[in-house]
Amino acid sequence: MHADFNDLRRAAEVHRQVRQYARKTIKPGMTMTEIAELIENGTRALVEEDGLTRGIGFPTGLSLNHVAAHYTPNAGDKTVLKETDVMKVDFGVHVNGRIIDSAFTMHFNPRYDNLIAAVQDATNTAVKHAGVDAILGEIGAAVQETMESYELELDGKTYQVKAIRNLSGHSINPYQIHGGKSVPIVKGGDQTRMEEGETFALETFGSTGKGVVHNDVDCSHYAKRVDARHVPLRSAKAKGLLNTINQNFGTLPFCRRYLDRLGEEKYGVAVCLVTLNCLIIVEKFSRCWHCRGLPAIIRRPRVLYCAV
Ligand SMILES: [Co+2]
Repeated sequence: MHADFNDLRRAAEVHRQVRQYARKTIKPGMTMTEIAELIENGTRALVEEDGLTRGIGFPTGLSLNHVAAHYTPNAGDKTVLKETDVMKVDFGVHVNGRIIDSAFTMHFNPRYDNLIAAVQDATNTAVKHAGVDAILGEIGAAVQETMESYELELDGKTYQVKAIRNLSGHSINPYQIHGGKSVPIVKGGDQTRMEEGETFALETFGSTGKGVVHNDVDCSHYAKRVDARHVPLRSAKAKGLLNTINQNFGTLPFCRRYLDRLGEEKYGVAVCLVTLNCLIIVEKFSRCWHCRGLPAIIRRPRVLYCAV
């Protein structure tokens, strides 16, 4: 238990320093790839990356505007950050598999200030209500009430800020980013409790749209399933890729860029990932998007450790 605390503390300190550097350094005009690499190289250096012992916790999410979560650039992505964008920067650090999952939102236009305030207040509310024995459904209800007490005026139109009902926080297990429990951000009556020794990412998402997201066909995040069975693979390429995944990520999430760095052959990889996904060895995390054209979505998770 004490070792866990020290691992989480070390990962959290790296996260804090990288976050501070990112906030100072990221500017409109940079590409998504430059931003992701700035964060990932900073993390690798500060945590003293070492195989599966210490490193990146999951691919850097750089979700823009109506995209809520799970977007990271693949090779060749030319997207450039604009002055008018709202960008959710979501990155992870792990030490001995203990993952810090935390995010912040960047915006350069004060017209979104109230949306940020709503989500910060909602996240603080979640932190206040969380702890050993806290009922997950009650946290969700409190988050929703706080979030939806805010309004945002854009171009003469007033929007009530809505909590996105199909996104949530989650428990975290060693080397497993989604540990099995969800922390809702709307009311709904889930009576499950937080328990001693568990770790949670409290994530809240506020939106000016309808408060629901859809999965995209686009996908850049993958992870080997914790419950993957041993399946004999006929394709030598798929076998090779699975070896690379086992050695470098275990069950930690990864993205295509991380495979590119390791020198995995570009075109074979896409097909192999489909194969591994079909065999229920690797799972995909699709990009979650919101009603196109509508203004921003913000997230601001924090990690909470249910202390004894
Ligand atoms: Co998370």
